[in-house]
Amino acid sequence: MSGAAPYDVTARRLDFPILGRSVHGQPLVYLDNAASSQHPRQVIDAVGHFYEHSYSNIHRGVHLLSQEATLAYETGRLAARGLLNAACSHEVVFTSGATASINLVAQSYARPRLKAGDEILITHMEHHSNIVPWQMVCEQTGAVLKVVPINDSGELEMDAFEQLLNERTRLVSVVHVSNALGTVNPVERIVELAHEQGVPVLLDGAQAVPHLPVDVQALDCDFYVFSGHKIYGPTGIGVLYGKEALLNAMPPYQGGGDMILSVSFKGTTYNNLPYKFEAGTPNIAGAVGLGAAIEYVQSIGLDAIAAHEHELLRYATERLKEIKGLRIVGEAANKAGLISFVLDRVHPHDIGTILDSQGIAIRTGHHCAQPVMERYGVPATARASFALYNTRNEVDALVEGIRKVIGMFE
Ligand code: C6P
Repeated sequence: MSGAAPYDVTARRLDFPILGRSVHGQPLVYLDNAASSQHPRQVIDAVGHFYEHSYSNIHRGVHLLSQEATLAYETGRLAARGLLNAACSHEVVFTSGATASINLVAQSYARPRLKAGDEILITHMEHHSNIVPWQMVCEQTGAVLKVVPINDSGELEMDAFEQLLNERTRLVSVVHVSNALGTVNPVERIVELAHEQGVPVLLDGAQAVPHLPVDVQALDCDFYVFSGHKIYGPTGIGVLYGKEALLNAMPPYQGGGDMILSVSFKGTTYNNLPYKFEAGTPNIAGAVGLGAAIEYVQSIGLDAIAAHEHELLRYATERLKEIKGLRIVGEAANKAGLISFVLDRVHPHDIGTILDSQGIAIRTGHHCAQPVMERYGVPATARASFALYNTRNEVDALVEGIRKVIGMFE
């Protein structure tokens, strides 16, 4: 006999204390993982232990607690390096999340390089975090934002991508996995095409790293961003990965403590990577929690998690399609574990509220992706998004719940 042990979702669920609670008298069915996933005991304990035993400020003190805290913080960075397979840990910058990481690149990489008429290329399926920072930098520099269209299934139109990529393009910034459609984009091909034109690529991996293995060296992307709270870690911590040469060539984004080597009124010299981009006291416990979350995910294996979630996606898609009047928004051939849908005659907010009364948490709204809503002609969608602890029974509960919603509007 060979092969990995079967995936034990029951054991995994026991790692997450919150899954044992009830909501409105019903067992919690948590299907809002794309917004924020829950925390395993391993993460809660790691953060608690840090506060109880080693908490102090980092990189500053000669005392033992400061040294322990520094080690714990830097251990989180090593974990993030391992998760992404970055070439070295100083290519991993801690930020407050994916949004902050993209803003950092927009202001520190793009802004000094852009001039009027230059182009930034994004896609129609970006989260607002990968739209607005580029609109801001375009306003500041006179550069122009170009947008790759998407087809009816929710896939990028790659012919249009190739046409829009031209000698004026200065940066391509694309979501790895769409939070509104679930589409897994062909990022290897995107990087290859952009690099043929000498254009660097940023990948927004907020919805990718919790669900599939990511290797930034194999992808050869120039920047990669993600948030801790979608990969079972704390809020307020995230990562900007950047190739060393690019990060070294970028000026600091913010000034303050820790990002300097020396300061005088004659002039200041900046610290080395990654500290040059980590001004001020960072989210130390957040980095500790993120490190523990990454260790937890890796102990299960991202391939195993991806396979489990993919099976849930397949099953949920099949079951939801049985429901008359339900339309799935986003049916790309390559999808991660989330399903956006709308119901005839029922507003998504009503779907969300009625499901909540049954203990089922989904997200409704535009998912900070208003251009996607506009593209498919809907004001909002209901979205169920899966994590490593979700089960087929929970999918059944969702289907039952939706049938009840429909029944109330008949
Ligand atoms: N999407 C969702 O429910 P922050 O807020 O910085 O942690 O992540 C921003 C972000 C960036 N890119 C993608 C693809 C995302 O999905 C998100 C966050 C959440 O879909 C909250 S709107």
